[in-house]
Amino acid sequence: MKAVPCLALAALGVAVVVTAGAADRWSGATKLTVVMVDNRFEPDHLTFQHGKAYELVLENRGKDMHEFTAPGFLKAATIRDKRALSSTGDIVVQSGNTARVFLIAPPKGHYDLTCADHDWDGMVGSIAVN
Ligand SMILES: [Cu+2]
Repeated sequence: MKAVPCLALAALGVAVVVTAGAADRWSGATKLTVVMVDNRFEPDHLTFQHGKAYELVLENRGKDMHEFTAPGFLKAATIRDKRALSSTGDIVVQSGNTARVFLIAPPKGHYDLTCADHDWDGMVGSIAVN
């Protein structure tokens, strides 16, 4: 008769371990901050490590709305909450706002980065995943 509660406790233990593992994937995320001004990304060259978790922080200190337009990168990455992306797959940041996106870096390679609104003014950058 004692076997049942023991089994239930063991099952609970497994559940707790699994939950903690999933949370750790994001709690250990490396913070990477990009400041958006009118009309530049600072920095404009970003480097990620494939398979690592990141908290991408996009701080818009400009007067205009800016976008983190990196379709190849954002499609290939694992995004924790896809609601962070606009209908066109960009991350839109209004003036004075900060967007935080948790992601797992995609396969190694070079990816384009632009602001869809200000690429004409040189608001472009690049992303390297090593
Ligand atoms: Cu812009």
